[in-house]
Amino acid sequence: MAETIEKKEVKTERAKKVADPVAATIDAASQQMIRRAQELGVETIFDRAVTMKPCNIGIQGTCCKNCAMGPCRLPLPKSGIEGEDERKGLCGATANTIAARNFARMVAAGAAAHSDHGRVVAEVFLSVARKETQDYKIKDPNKLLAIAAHFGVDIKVEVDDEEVDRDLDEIALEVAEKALDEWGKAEGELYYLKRAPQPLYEKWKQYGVLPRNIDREIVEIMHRTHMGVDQDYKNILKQCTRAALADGWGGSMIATDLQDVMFGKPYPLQSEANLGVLKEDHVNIIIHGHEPVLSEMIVAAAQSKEMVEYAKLKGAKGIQLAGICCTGNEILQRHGVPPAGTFLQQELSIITGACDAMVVDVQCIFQNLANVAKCFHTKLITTHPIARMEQDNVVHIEFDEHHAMEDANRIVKMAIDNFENRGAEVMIPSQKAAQIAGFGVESVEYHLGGTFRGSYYTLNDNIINGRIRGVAGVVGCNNARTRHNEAHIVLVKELIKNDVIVLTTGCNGIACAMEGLLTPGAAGVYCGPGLTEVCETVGIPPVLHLGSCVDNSRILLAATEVVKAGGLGNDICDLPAAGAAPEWMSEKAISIGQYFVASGVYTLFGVNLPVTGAPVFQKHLFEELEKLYGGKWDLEADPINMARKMIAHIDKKRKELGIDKARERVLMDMADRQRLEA
Ligand code: SF4
Ligand code: MSK
Repeated sequence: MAETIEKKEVKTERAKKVADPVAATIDAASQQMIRRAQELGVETIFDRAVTMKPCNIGIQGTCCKNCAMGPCRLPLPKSGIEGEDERKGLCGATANTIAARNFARMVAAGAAAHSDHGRVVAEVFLSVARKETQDYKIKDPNKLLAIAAHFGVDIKVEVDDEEVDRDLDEIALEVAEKALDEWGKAEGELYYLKRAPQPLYEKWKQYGVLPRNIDREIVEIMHRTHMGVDQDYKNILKQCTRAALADGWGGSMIATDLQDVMFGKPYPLQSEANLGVLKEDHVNIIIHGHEPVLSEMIVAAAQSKEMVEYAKLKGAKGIQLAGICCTGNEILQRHGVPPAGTFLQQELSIITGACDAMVVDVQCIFQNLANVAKCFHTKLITTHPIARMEQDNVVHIEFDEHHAMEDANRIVKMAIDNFENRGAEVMIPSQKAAQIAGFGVESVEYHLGGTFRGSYYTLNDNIINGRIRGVAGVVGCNNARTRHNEAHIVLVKELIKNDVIVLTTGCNGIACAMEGLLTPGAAGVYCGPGLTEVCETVGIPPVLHLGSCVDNSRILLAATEVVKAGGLGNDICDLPAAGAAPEWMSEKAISIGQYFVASGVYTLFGVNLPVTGAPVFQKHLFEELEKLYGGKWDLEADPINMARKMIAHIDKKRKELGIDKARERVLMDMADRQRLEA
């Protein structure tokens, strides 16, 4: 009997294999919370990553389940492929077709997620233009006028032979209708494609990848990848390009623009980041997801005198809002609301025991949040009709733009009422870092721009003279298969050390903020001499936070402005620039990667890419695309190697532009030089 019990305990012990907090994350606050969760017996994603290994065939991209004769699994043989690749699914689909179809479906899902976000924003904007809602307004009429031109909407009218300003409400209505039509118009191509540099637009035209409308390109991927349709990996990828461009230069860009019109353009502001932003004596409300239409209202509600008074009446000193993921980034950019953490910290923020309500909308929301919330007093509130949770401890308050403020007040009140239910288990890590966030195309222009030759001239000048070696867009998620934030931080530090200025979005932005890289002071500590000089002169951080996932469109437009300002070639692919998503996990990242590549950017992903089981398709992505668009994919799990590859690409572009000599004026130490030459 005793023996049986002993064995059972061992078994239980085995079943409870948990993560090593230090191996799981570089962030001390997160390590503390993982330990805390383990003490309390609350399971997190870090523990599940230890016990559940990824599928070895899926990771190579060569498992097909597109019909009921499968799944057909075509892993690369351990010995590699010699001679002809004879692997086939039941229907004869090759590894390349299967990997291309899987890749395409990731693009479709990613583009759909971003673009559906954009659609909601466009619908809310239409309600504003029609004056069907009082809760939203046009906060930035100048931005509306700026984007109207891109939709072909006149901003002037002729009255008595004289040109006068057109009525703003009329402009708004026409922009709203044209924007919404981008999802389903019967003819033509997306308006915003012409915002790209002319040579890039011409390439898209030449290769037949101009998106017709957003929904169509996504639907067509699903059709083409259905069993027995498109069996040519290059043709499948062509459709990926169309759908991805419809995301980057369509749905995402429209989302960003209309959000700026309704909620205001971001402008640099001060904030903080990490779990330490939560306050023990405040009502803490965490907002998580991607669509800012409700969170804008929650910010307004939480700042209202009435709600603050109510919180005080309930024994709190005030209301602390905080964000997770990209809804967090949206309210950070426009209101300075601090992020409590990145994607991998969502469970941990509840484990503080101090989260009175977590409000979620769409994307990147763990289903396990409900299980974690059950162990604490936290009210988990879903708000979106397309993103509900089945668990009975989840409250659903469906958001509607027609009574947005009412919904927001209800949510904030619910959080305040829950403050008194906090248990004894509150433990808020002390770690938080100061940050300057809120950059955008316009504010970069203001800080780094000039009017002499073009709006981004000063930036270009500093690139040409070599103080800034190049520009990197570093974006994307966390991935529980790698150490939380490590690749983000190692990569970004290596880039800025080598005078590469970094534009960031998404969870990379939050990770950099947590590390203190989003402050002007970081320049003197982490950057090479050229970038330090520029940052200190202008007073900007070496890493500029441009916002959320849809705001990657800001990076496209910033790159376009750099091209326009002159001196660095005629197209995005000419720029000394590269992109990376070192800890990606989301299908949205694949769509982003594809639109960056098709816009001419050398784009590296970390962790893995589910194409490695199909070497011919992989070669198409990693080599052949460059001949078409000037950009290409690459995979590099090691962040230092990733930085070296990006810098080598930047240097190659400098040489092609004939500005490699200028760079030599900026002195690096010998060790740096030797390492880069190696
Ligand atoms: Fe297998 Fe072909 Fe069906 Fe895919 S579509 S599961 S490869 S039979
Ligand atoms: S939130 S998509 S984990 S960046 Fe945009 Fe972060 Fe990636 Fe979600």
